[in-house]
Amino acid sequence: NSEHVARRGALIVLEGLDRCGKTTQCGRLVSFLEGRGLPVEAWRFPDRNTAIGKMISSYLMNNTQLDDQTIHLLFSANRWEKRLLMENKLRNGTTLVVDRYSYSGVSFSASKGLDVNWCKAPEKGLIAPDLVIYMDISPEEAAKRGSYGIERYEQLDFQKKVAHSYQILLDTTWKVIDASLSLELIENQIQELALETIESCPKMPLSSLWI
Ligand code: NYM
Repeated sequence: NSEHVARRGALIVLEGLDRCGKTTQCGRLVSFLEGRGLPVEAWRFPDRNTAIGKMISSYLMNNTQLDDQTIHLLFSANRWEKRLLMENKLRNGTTLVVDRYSYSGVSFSASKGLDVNWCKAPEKGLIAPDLVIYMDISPEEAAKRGSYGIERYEQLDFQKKVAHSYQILLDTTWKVIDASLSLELIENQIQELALETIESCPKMPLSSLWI
């Protein structure tokens, strides 16, 4: 009897170049949804807390070297190790706001010259998001937002390639937001998209990425 079936939560993913404002907006969205009394959690990938996440973090901080295929598969494994928990949370009604997901995985690795389909393969079977928000900013403008950190990838030339790779993945279901607007304008647009998605997604079964 459908009346007794609990509403599932929504999987909401924010994507974009480094310094596009994703992390700030994820935090604001989670606070907003909490304020409305909705069950919600902030997630991010890479999740640097696991053993695999620590290897990724060390690589990003340039403390270890790994070849491109190996780090790609570690990023993917870091999503796989959280997949079951993710499914359980969603089925129990918790909405997850996720800072980066498989699209970062493919875009960053493809920007190093790896084949896009090779990059997508290990992501197949992960849970497909109900909403992907792409925070669109030019690499030049992102670079102006204070200096990049010291982590790998945080360089203008590389970010230009990542922007191009995202364009290859972008499909009509993504919601593209102009990330050069004010924090408040962006926040309002994201809130609206998130509420619509949380309202409508329980009617849709969970589905898998790229199969
Ligand atoms: N990144 C992130 C990848 O290269 N592949 C992935 O699968 C994911 C999730 O890691 N520059 C890159 C993008 C970022 C870096 O992310 C760390 P953050 O959001 O700065 O912690």
